[in-house]
Amino acid sequence: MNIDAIKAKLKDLLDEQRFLHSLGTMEYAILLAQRFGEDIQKAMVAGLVHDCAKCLDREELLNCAFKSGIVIDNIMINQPELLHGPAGSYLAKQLFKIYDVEILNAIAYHTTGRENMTKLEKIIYVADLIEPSRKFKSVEILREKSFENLDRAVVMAMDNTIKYVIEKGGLIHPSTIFARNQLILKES
Ligand code: DGI
Ligand code: FE
Ligand code: FE
Ligand code: FE
Repeated sequence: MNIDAIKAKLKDLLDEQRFLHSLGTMEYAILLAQRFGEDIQKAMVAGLVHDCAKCLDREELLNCAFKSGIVIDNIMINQPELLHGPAGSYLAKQLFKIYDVEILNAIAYHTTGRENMTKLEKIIYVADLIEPSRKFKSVEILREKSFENLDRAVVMAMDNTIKYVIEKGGLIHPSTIFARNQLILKES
């Protein structure tokens, strides 16, 4: 499917705000891909489609997540926010005919991250958080850092998310902790 066909279909799947967030994520994914030498077409598609499962109801979400081939653990089942990545990778195949494993993994792991993230996974993880409609306190600092040091930006983005989840009393997914520890150990 070409990018305009994906956009048209995605617009029907998402609400207005989520669609605009997806366009913003695509925009930043392209900029980061240019900056760090990643495939721009892949970054564009992954950025656009990453939240395609965001507006599914709970039953559809679980169904798609289980069919994705990604391991769905108890924490994800308990915190349904964590299911739309895996579910999205399944929908990307079914609805958008995207079969590129790198793109599918960038979608699947965009919420939790994971150890040994690829460059594309890091780009989507960060672009998701710095896209133009994001307004949290330190977003401007994170935007700047993202173009300077991608790994540091992933850690900062994870710090931000972990604090937010703790504030809400939620469970932290271990993949985020493993990814963050690995990136910090690599720095020293
Ligand atoms: O889908 P978005 O809102 O664009 O962003 P996202 O997919 O990065 O995150 C979706 C939600 O999931 C957001 O409210 C933060 C939350 N989240 C991220 N990591 C974790 C988490 N929630 C829990 N409970 N545990 C996590 O590790
Ligand atoms: Fe998301
Ligand atoms: Fe995110
Ligand atoms: Fe998103």
